[in-house]
Amino acid sequence: MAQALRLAERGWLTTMPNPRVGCVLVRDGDVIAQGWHYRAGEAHAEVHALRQAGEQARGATAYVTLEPCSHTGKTGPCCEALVAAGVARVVFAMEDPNPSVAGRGIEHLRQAGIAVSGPLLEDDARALNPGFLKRMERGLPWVRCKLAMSLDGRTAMADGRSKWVTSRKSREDVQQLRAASCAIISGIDTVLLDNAALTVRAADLRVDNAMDAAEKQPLRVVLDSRLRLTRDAEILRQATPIWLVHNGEPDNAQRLHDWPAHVQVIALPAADGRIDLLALLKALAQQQCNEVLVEAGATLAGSFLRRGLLDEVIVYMAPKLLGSSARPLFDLPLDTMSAALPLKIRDIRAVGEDWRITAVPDME
Ligand code: AOF
Ligand code: ZN
Repeated sequence: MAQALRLAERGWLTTMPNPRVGCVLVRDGDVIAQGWHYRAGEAHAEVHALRQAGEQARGATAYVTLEPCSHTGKTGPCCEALVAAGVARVVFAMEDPNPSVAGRGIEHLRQAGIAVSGPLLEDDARALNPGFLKRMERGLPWVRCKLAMSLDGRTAMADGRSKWVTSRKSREDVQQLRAASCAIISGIDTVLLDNAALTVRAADLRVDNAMDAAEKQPLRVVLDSRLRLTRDAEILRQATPIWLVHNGEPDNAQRLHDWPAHVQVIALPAADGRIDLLALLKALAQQQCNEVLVEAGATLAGSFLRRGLLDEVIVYMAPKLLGSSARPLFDLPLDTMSAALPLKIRDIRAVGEDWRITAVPDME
């Protein structure tokens, strides 16, 4: 199963909106075939492995990181393929929360006389697909917020400029996060000030399949309540999809039209003129967004944090001091120590001269 989990990782940047899934076929203690899901619309992990095994699959044990599917989606049901191939036993890492599967795959296999066991290494299997699972279970995407700060915890100078706090290596590292995301959310101030494109550049991806990974560019979401985006902004240059999200106020009426074809202007509910971030995330989940990346300044990042909408905070820390008039990491006015927001650090590592810290909200 550990090997199947590692195979699933090969689809890290390409399977969305589908989950990352791996499969290993074993007979008489030997691995006879392995497969992983690569891209939505293409064969599932089990089918790749079965094709590789051919006749040898008869009597084999299949280790799969997700319950084999029972439905016909873009491809046929894997549990039927396993039965047809004569597999004797199936071990799954976790059940598939997709309502079209949800236990029916396991049921189908058992009824066909196959010995089924699991879950096995479930935590590791869940870690493969935080976005797919959260979308299936709660109708929301998994939200990562990426921030860059100095050693004194500052993200931008007082005028809002933040180019560049961290090194080139860290910015390349962010490319891996973007490529794993279905959408990137930013605020209009960041988009205008940094003139960022928010795209994935194949040349910066540290994977063998960089071209495939960059082919499906994440949706770029610009939160722009009052539609202040200018037509010469860098973000408009690449013709991949953009959601320009505003608050639907009548004042915006004359700025709703004449955008390039790749820009979709969307009105979302707002309170005090500010876009409802939960409504935005629900809309993204409806578009099958699994993992989204927030790349924003302290104000928007602070709003996500205060509303409890962040699942993961990724901070790149640069060995510099920006001084006391520079802006803090989050706009998060707190008065007392007891109001402090507890986090758990999940990972910390060097990226060039910078440090990358991955933290999650501490729910306990
Ligand atoms: C995958 N890869 O290896 C497995 C999946 O539209 P389809 O036919 O590709 O079906 C997608 C669903 O199939 C997916 O949401 C998940 O519930 C189930 N299992 N999916 O993409 C795989 N085994
Ligand atoms: Zn399947």
